[in-house]
Amino acid sequence: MKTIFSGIQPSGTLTLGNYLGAMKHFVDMQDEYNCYFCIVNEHAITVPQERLKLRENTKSLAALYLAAGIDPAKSTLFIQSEVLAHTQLGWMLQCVSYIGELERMTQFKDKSSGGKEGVSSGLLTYPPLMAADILLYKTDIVPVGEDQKQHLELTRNLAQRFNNKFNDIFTVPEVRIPKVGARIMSLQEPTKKMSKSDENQKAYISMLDDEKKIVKKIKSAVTDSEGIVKYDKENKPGVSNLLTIFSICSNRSIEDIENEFKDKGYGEFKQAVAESVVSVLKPIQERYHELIQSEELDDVLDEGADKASFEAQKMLRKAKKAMGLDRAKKKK
Ligand code: ATP
Ligand code: LTN
Repeated sequence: MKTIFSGIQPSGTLTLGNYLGAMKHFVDMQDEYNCYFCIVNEHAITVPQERLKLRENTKSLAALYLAAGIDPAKSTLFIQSEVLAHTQLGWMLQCVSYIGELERMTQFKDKSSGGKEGVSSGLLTYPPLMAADILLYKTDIVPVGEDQKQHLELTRNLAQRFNNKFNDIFTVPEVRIPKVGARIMSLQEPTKKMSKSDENQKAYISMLDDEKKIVKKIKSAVTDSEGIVKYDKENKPGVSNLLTIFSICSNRSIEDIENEFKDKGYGEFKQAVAESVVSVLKPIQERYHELIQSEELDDVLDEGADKASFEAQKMLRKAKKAMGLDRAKKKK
């Protein structure tokens, strides 16, 4: 059975983009693969986080994974900081990474664009930690949204570099990006990706937004003045984004939807998009509210951390040996 690994940062409540681009696919993959799903809180602290808020977001993300359909009987769900091998291998891979290649990462460039003085160096050294997450579990496939493609390419390079330089121990993982929904766009600036850290709350739908909010946000989504429901990413990014969302949430093809709304206006179209989003998010939210109060969550996370630690430790030992970080013991 092939192994899958993916991570999500507890840096705020997940958006519809995170769900459609990543989490939804995790759920679909559970039966076919050996899956690890990680709450990457050590990645989240590369930008300032408030202690209590981070704790809350971490638990909330765990509940969302389960509410969305991650089954702990099939998948290992755990918190990154509870498996110490991640930062240990992360450091070793940092020493194999070059400053030049890390500085070329778009996420680093975007998040550090305000100047280098007040920016955490963790933002620069984020990718080797991500590579460690993935390489510890002999991961074959990493399902992520499109924005992570570059990080995955670097992970593959680091794995190959390590294998060539030290010992051939790492599986070189492949990236898996969904054909539709890999880049859900902002509702306010449809040429930018939908992001949970956007200052404008109208730009994203949170997975925990209630029906009223969802309808309101979609109704005020930026479109164009043409009034035609047609997929054209270049010239009609707003409408195309809504079509993508509608298509995934209703399991219908884009052509089918275009046909239905051929002679109808954006108002009616947006109402239908909103209804499809509500129909997907509502059951997840109901389960979420049950879970967030329960002890079940802690049990799942404890068990996940144990299982992940056991596996990760084996790979860490090999990597330390390959680099000479182990100790040659005298035979007695
Ligand atoms: P932020 O938006 O706060 O910078 P993020 O959402 O990019 O953070 P994560 O929460 O770690 O970062 O992302 C989790 C997963 O969701 C990743 O696989 C990422 O590729 C995917 N993802 C994020 N945004 C989108 C989007 N707008 N459309 C599709 N997939 C997305
Ligand atoms: N870099 C990712 C989060 C992340 C991840 C991972 C994704 C950290 N470790 C391992 C897949 C596999 C992000 O910013 N979305």
